[in-house]
Amino acid sequence: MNKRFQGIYAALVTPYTEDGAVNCREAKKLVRYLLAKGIDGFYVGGSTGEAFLLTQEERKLLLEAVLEENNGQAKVIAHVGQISTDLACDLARHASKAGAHGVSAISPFYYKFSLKEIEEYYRDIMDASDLPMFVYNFPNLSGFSLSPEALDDLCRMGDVAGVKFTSNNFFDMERMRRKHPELTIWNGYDEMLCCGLMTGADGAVGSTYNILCPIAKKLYEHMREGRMEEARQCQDKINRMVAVSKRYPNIFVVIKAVLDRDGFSMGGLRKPFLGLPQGAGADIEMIYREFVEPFS
Ligand code: MN9
Repeated sequence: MNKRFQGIYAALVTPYTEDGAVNCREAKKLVRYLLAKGIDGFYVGGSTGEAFLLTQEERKLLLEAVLEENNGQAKVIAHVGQISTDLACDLARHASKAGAHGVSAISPFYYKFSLKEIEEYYRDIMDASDLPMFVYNFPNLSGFSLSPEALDDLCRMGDVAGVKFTSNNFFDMERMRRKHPELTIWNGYDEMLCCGLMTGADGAVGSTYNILCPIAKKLYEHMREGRMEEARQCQDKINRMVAVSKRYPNIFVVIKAVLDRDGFSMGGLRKPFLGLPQGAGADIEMIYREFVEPFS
């Protein structure tokens, strides 16, 4: 099936200026950098983009900057998830006016919302804009696990175009795949990209593709053409990078430091996230030299 949305999408990191404001100039530079490396799309303002540490206004400005620089070249999906339905709908309306290709939303979080409340939240967002919706399933962070049955409900409620599936429950992914061949399923854990593609995912959205896009693109092509061993070699590279990043409080800080090494000025993470600890330089240098520089 030839799908409108497929391939490798970067879950963009959000750069900051020295004063801590969102740095749209640097975000545009990252868009150019990734387009030159063959990225298929951008996922803007998601978990990797520190969505919930940004204001509503900042999320809008960042999306506009990405859309402007992308200028129709790759697909742009706006993450509009929020704890409040009204705020998510406001972002969805903005994404539509600004010209994004789709919206995606994590389920509402913190309170233990009921399934009915969560489904209504998605219905309201889908009603608020004319864009296709990619349901963002990330049980580990959101506390809500999208079941195949809940996905069926959502498909009846509005224009669901797919699922961003950040879970290692490949049984559920396979059930969703089988039932909804027309949907785009994105694999969410980069370290499980081979597994996701094997299970029928159409592509991936992930944080490491900010720096490892060429390796992930190769993996994707190997898998499509049935070269399993070559695909696994690429997976090993991605996983070596992920394994190193597990020594640090989170992977975004590592990704941003590697981008800094490659000539960006990412401005660290927003508090309460901590910066890189002292002595991380050797790991950053290793990641850059082994997994970024040879593929530039
Ligand atoms: O959904 C990403 N998750 C987060 C995607 O950003 C929290 C992944 O790309 C992971 O960062 C990556 C490392 O575990 O797989």
